[in-house]
Amino acid sequence: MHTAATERVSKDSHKQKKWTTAEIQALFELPFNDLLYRAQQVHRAHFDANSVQRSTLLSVKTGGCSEDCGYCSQSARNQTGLERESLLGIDEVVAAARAAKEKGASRFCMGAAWRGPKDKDLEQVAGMIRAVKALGLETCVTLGMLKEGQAEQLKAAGLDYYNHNLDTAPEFYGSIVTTHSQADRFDTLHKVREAGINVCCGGIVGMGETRAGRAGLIAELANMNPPPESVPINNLVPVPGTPLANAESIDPFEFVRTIAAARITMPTSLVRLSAGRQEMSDELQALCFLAGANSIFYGDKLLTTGNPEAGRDERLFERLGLRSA
Ligand code: SAM
Ligand code: DTB
Ligand code: SF4
Repeated sequence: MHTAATERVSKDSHKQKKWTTAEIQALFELPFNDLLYRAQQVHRAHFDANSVQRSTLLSVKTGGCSEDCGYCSQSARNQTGLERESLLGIDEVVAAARAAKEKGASRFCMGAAWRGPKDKDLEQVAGMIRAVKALGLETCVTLGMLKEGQAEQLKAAGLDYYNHNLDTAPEFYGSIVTTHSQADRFDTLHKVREAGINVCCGGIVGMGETRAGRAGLIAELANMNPPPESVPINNLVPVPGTPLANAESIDPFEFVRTIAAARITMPTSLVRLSAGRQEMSDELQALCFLAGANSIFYGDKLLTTGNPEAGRDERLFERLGLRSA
């Protein structure tokens, strides 16, 4: 029988759960084994637990960025000694994408160190997207903040994902970046969603935030409606010359807990074990996969810093019986 009450319950059950920071902090505070057990249960209910998706990154425009993000090697304000490079030509991009596909990546992500793209830049990036897509790869770009109409142009070029991270808890954002606000980031994310492009959005841990800060970041991501399809969780790579060069590194188990919290609160998203993997042991990475990470950046380089060589990842997949998704 269908009463008004059952009707209400069934409608509510389709509603997305809203997570409070306190609820997510309570997840972080579970005994480690209990947390991992819960994360595995959620993971197995939605994914093949032994499949890991691989994305390859390419920096298509490097350094000289006007923004002052405290972690970033590419900010013009940080004296990191990074060599600037203007926008790459399409042939170079296609060659890198082809090589990534041959090595087993399913998605190719192109990053540019811009506050946001100029219209002329966007046309060139649109050409890159078309060419990479034609190789049979999923496409992703991360170009900074978008203006009205730019997301639609990217969609028309065949873009599958746009990466734009919230990076840290709202109350901590202004201590890391001052040249734009987290509200600006939300504005771009909204434009991406409206244009019908999948959202890739995550953050960085290990920047001196508290556990409540990590829980707050995960809450913001999980409460996006819908949540991002891909959620990169980066462990800060401390870059000499940046304000965060000497940040104290996070306890590795706390990093695993962050992955587990992302998995539990965003059950159908790909959770990507992102920057910082080069410094991680195989055992720590295995714990991240157990906690529900099911995607990695694959290839010798992230944007400007190192990543495990493909051969090391191949061996790790083999040792753990992981398949490429
Ligand atoms: N300029 C664009 C933007 O800020 O969105 C795209 C490129 S930016 C380098 C992409 C993301 O890389 C940042 O949002 C941040 O999450 C991550 N990132 C940058 N430097 C990092 C570092 N040293 N350690 C970990 N993650 C980092
Ligand atoms: C994301 O969340 N991590 C990637 C990608 N999105 C663009 C970038 C990591 C950058 C790490 C530092 C560097 O190589 O410059
Ligand atoms: Fe520029 Fe992006 Fe680096 Fe910030 S994170 S300095 S916006 S490239």
